[in-house]
Amino acid sequence: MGDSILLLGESGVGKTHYGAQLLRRLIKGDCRLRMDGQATNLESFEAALESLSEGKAADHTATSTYVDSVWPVSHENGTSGQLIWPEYGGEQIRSMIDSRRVSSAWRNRVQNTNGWMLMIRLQQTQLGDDILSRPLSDLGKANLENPVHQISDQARLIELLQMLIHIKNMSYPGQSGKPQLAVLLTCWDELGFDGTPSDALRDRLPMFWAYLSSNWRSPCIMGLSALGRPLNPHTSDNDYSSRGPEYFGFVVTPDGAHSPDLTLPIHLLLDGQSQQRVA
Ligand SMILES: Nc1nc2c(ncn2[C@@H]2O[C@H](COP(=O)(O)OP(=O)(O)OP(=O)(O)O)[C@@H](O)[C@H]2O)c(=O)[nH]1
Ligand SMILES: [Mg+2]
Repeated sequence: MGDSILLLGESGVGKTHYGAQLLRRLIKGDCRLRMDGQATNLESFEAALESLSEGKAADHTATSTYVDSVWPVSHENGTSGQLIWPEYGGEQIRSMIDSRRVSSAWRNRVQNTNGWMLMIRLQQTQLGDDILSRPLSDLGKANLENPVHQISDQARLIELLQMLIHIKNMSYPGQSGKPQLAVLLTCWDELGFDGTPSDALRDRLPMFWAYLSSNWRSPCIMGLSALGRPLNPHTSDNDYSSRGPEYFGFVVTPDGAHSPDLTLPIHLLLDGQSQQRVA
């Protein structure tokens, strides 16, 4: 361990709620990874932890925020290291894709990490029109009120990974290997999907799925429901607050099994990295 993870997710995918739930699980200490020492820079998660204790959803993170929390963690097999968990406003990722510019702070983060965790909330993504949703007969009827043309969500995600891989390879020109990648499909409880996370991704974002499978030998695709159920920012869920947020939330493993261990995606990502180094 001791590797840092690059956490990538646009606004609203669930970064803050996952961070707060993960922190609580690490402190509780009944998962594969547990807190082993004094965590620093927890201020950015305090409000979210408090809201969840009251059974309420937390607020959106301000766009300009970027804070790294340092969490000393140990694994149940005895190894230990530091997990550097960022809290930031997801618009930073959006503007990186839209402007095709990567600030020097983000460039350093990309170059210094070898495990990337991309969070995608499928309900937030839209498929572009194709021959089925917009048949050829409609093409002649151009709508003058068409909104400004934008690239599709699938193309944006591919663009993001391509940009980051380019930056990564620029810093190590001799190595063209790709970083270890985990894709987390967040808010899984909203999906109502019975298959595996990989099936869900192929169903909803087929072009992105094809890109992943042709560029990574075994991309790790998992589902995540950090909260376990939807919460409201204004009204409190009494059952949630009386049982405690640490009893809610689950991960869907690549083979479709549910596990309450929210540290599993990190464990699998770090494990994949060490296997890659040995290979
Ligand atoms: N149903 C459900 N909703 C969730 C879950 N996790 C987060 N949410 C909701 O998703 C919304 C966005 O979550 P955040 O954690 O604030 O998202 P974020 O990625 O931090 O967004 P920014 O701070 O804008 O970058 C909130 O309204 C949460 O209530 C989940 O596991 N299940
Ligand atoms: Mg946030």
